Amino acid sequence: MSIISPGFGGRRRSSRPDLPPGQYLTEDFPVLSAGPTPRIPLDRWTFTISDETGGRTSWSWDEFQALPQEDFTVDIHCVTKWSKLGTTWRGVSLDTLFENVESAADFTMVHGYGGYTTNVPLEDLLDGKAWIAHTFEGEPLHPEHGGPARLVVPHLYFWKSAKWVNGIQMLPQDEPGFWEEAGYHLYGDPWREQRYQGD
Ligand SMILES: Nc1nc2c(c(=O)[nH]1)N[C@H]1C(S)=C(S)[C@@H](COP(=O)(O)O)O[C@H]1N2
Ligand SMILES: [Mo]
Repeated sequence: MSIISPGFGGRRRSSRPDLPPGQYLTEDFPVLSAGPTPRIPLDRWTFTISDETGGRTSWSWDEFQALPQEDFTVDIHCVTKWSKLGTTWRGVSLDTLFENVESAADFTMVHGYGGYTTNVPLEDLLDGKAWIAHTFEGEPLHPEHGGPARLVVPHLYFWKSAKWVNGIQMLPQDEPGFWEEAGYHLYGDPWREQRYQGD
């Protein structure tokens, strides 16, 4: 019998450098939703950035599609410990969406159809770190995975990647969203294993 267990003496190191601590690889794409899947007709879809003074910038689906589109390949890490490497997406960079937004606020609350919320600091959405994606592996994003469009912010745990996204609200101070209110970490860096408050 071995007296050495993988978790003994600290956090488990994963065997590969592209896998954050405590994560395992999956080829599947598990569905994790806190409620029913909202169905949003494209002619009623809107995405709105609202600033702390009440200013709003909105895009219809057609306006959103007319923005510069980017293909990107990223690794995603769910707090329930699955990771999926090399996923390919198409969508609009948050840098593009924030181009004409003026705000002094450093924090955001991301909102989805259905009422989901999650907080992300503004700097984690900019400089090529986040997208609103509508296509996954070359196909329109399936409703269960957040279609018509979801946030993808791959350097944070995947609960930050709000499905059915419909807006981003600028906040002068950080505030907890849905899972953060329930005890998950306010920031959620998988490389520092920030799963729960206090991690
Ligand atoms: N609107 C919304 N977005 C959400 C969720 C949700 O319940 N509602 N779950 C989050 C969680 S916990 C994870 S792990 C991922 C799961 O995305 P998937 O179902 O496409 O795998 O979506 C995140 N975004
Ligand atoms: Mo998750």
